[in-house]
Amino acid sequence: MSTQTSSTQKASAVDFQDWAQQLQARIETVLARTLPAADIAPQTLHAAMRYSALGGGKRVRALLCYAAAELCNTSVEIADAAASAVELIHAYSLVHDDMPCMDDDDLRRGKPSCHKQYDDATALLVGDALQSLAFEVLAAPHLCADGHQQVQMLQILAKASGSTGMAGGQAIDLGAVGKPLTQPQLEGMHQLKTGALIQASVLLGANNGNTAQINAVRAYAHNIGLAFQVVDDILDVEADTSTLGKTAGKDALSHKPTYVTLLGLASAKAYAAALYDKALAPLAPFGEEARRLRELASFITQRQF
Ligand code: GRG
Repeated sequence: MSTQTSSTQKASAVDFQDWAQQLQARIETVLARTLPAADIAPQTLHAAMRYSALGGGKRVRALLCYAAAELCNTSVEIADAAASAVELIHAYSLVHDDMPCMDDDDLRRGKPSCHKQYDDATALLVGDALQSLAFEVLAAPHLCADGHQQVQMLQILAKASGSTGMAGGQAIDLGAVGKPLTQPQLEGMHQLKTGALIQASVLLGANNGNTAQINAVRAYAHNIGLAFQVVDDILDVEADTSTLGKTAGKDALSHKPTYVTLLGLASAKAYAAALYDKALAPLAPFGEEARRLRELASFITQRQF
């Protein structure tokens, strides 16, 4: 992303924490502007959409999108649209995932999950509407000068969210409860359930990239997406509910196969570290312009929540 804008600063002058905080505030503003106001009918649905998409979350997917945009000098307009689209899809997935028919969780981002705060029917509609809004944002007229490029962005997001992406991964996950999975099976499931949207976040941000940059970020995203999930499994065992803002220990309670149950805690940690190294390797040809992607890889693998 071109960083010479009023709201962002030259990469080298800002440390990672400040950079992340600036962009977390930025995506919050963009989403607040994008989501329908709570006083527009149907008010309850709009209020519940805002409740679910605003004011929480690490915004990892948006940050990955902005970091890839920085590497590829993607325009700030495209980066904002892509970052908000992936966060809207992510918010929809969390709302649906928390419902009684799926993971049945009462707590999300430190507050009652959408169906607890509202009701099941509202939560279902919130997820549906957030998903549609994500595509509406990416389909904005004249977002890209090249219409073909914009259609490609829509396709990237559609594939990442659909039955051969996140929704498919969720279906495999639900079917795997109580069953032992091999590591390749577990990996395949997570590549779809969590990895596909993480990869889409990076690829959408890399919209303006050349072939070398796009190939590099694709390989980066593959490994960092898996690392994200391995760390998630570790945190489910090691962190507490108030730190996570969601119910800790849920995987074991639900008899879900995880990297910790498959490999053990120590080997799962070693695996996350190995995936961090693998994520960084394809960025080696790049300099300062890939700094934020490197820092995000570190953030994702070191995170405590
Ligand atoms: C319902 C179609 C459908 C899909 C749900 C992604 C997903 C599939 C469910 C989320 C359940 C879950 C806890 C998965 C583990 C990894 C994950 C996506 C964690 C939550 O993402 P974070 O940590 O959340 O980025 P924040 O709140 O920080 O945005």
